Amino acid sequence: MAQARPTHPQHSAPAGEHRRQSDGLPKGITPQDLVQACTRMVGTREMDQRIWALNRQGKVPIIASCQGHEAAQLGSLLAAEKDGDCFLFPYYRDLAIKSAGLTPTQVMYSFMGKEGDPYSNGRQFPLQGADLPRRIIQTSNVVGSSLTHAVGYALACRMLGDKTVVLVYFGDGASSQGEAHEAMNFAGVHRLPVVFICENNRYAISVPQSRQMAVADVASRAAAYGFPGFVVDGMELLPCYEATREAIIHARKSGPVLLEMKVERFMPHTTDDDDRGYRPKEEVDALRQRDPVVTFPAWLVQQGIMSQPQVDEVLAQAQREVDQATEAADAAPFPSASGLLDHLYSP
Ligand SMILES: Cc1ncc(C[n+]2csc(CCOP(=O)(O)OP(=O)(O)O)c2C)c(N)n1
Repeated sequence: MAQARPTHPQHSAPAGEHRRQSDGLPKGITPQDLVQACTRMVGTREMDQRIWALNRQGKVPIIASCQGHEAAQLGSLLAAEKDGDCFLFPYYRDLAIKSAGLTPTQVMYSFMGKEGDPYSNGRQFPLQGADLPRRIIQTSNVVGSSLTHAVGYALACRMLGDKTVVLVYFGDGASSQGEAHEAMNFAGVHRLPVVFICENNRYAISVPQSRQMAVADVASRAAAYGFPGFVVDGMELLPCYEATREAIIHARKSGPVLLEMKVERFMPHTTDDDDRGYRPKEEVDALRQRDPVVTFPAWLVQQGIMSQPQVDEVLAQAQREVDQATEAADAAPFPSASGLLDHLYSP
């Protein structure tokens, strides 16, 4: 798979070439960071699979699975955390980002709509809303709308004179919405500190990329707004980390960057979708050959950063935690009806 590459000749990489996972540790990254990323990755997958199963038992209303997107989400999150001055606008598929820093039980409360859901206390789509202590702002599942929100937020930060860089995440389908173009155009004109991160899984529900845009790379659109765009292998964590780190530095100094992380969606669009009608099972089976939840731990073992028994224990621990979280959330009460009108406003 290609390294991060600029999609327009006039745009060079913001700070040099991005490396492949096989090139070793990038600057600023410790083995502990990677062990934590592996733990999060394995934990997210266990949680995602369990939530899907709970939906089939009627206990969870919906999930937009992040299976296949984990390396892109956690690589970019690592860059944001290392920077320390980023605010995030994730989208509905960003379970790995939105659950990082929460306990598995809190995540389960949210998916089961139970008292204690840290986002909306059971009122909204699971994990939907703002979580300011973790610098997460997400206001809507209306596809494309978070880009304008994020750009407005970046403008406010610029006016206040702070160091914030805004990372906004969205899918390939969202990139074809008018609102996405307006947001990127405005950000380009005002050189706002925004990193646009497109997790391109090649489908908008059942619509393949070829039916929703006439370009091969979403990142190539950045040229039209006057800022750099890069394609990144979203199935590997370190290229996603490095591309995001460099994009953050560039955004703070010179304005927006568009990163297109090429990922694969292993599951149907959501638990409400059946993908057998529009893509053959063999396609999905082939995609799983590059499963980051397999390749990343294997690479850590190969590099001597973790041993195989340590990786096995990470998985066993994740399974125990998800079991406990499921039991705790299953036993927890639903939010009290007396709080139904809390946080609602009338004119
Ligand atoms: C404005 C708007 N139109 C349509 C929808 C219904 N919808 C929900 S997700 C989705 C597909 C989005 O695909 P993409 O942006 O590629 O992200 P992915 O789900 O593949 O990660 C659509 C059309 C919506 N939520 N908002």
